[in-house]
Amino acid sequence: MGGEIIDGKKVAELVRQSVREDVEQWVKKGNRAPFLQVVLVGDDPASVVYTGTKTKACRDVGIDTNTLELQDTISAKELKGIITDLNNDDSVDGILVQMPLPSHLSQYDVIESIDHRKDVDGFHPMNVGRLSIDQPCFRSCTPAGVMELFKYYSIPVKSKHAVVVGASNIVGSPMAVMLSRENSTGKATTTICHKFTRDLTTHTIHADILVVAAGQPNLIKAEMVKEGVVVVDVGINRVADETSEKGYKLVGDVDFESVRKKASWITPVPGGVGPMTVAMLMKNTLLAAKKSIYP
Ligand code: BQF
Repeated sequence: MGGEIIDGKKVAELVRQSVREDVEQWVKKGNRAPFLQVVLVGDDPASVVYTGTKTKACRDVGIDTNTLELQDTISAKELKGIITDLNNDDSVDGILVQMPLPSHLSQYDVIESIDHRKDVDGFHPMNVGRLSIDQPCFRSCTPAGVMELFKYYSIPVKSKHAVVVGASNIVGSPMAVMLSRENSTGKATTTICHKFTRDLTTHTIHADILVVAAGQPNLIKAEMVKEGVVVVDVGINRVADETSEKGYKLVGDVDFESVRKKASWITPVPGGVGPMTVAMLMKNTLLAAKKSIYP
């Protein structure tokens, strides 16, 4: 026995196929192709990889894109000036500032300077606020991708006990909001655990759905979950691996092999939630170009 694998790579390709068809239609009607402006500050190796993955995905679905590479010494004022220009540029549909930012820049201030109508990451307080009252908004790509996986695999959410481990602004917090509040896809009873949660197992053991976004390899072990749980592993951790040519491999936050034995469904790392994050970004960029959310 053992849990079935949730194939994020496959579902992401289906989402991308649907975006590809919609972009084609949109352009056929006489519109220009959607345009995503990526902004990369500094040269953090993981960020370079992520922006590369995203621009490749754009080209794959017919979205135009460009990456502005800025020095990590840029001032907050300069960066905000650049974002203001992008806000005012009608040829730019979506703006993505790759996270994390160098420590001298306030993530919050930079995000707030982005026009919420172009905020395809869904990080702007306007989008976060609207999400929390179940109003149309740009939804953070990773949790939106998780909800899409539940939908694709017909995994019921309504009335289930969902436990989210990790309370970041980008994943854990919007994930808990979607699971608990969204009308058609959510309505789970939701517990959110974080650094200060006293006894994690007390909570995880009751989960019908367990979403883990803590950034800690092997945080979740088999004895912490109940039989039949649906496990979604959002963790992306680089650990040393001499057998790989890069010298590292990606692992999640869940002890996959042992937890799988008790799970009904489980996402792998890589090939689980990660590809969905990128696919949902494509979806959001199309929505931005069509002005579907903020007409
Ligand atoms: C896969 C991210 C932490 C901090 C900043 C596919 C991605 C990852 C994995 C990807 C992530 C994680 C992104 C896989 C974007 C997800 O096959 O498993 C795609 O590109 N991600 C990011 O932009 O910033 C991060 C994680």
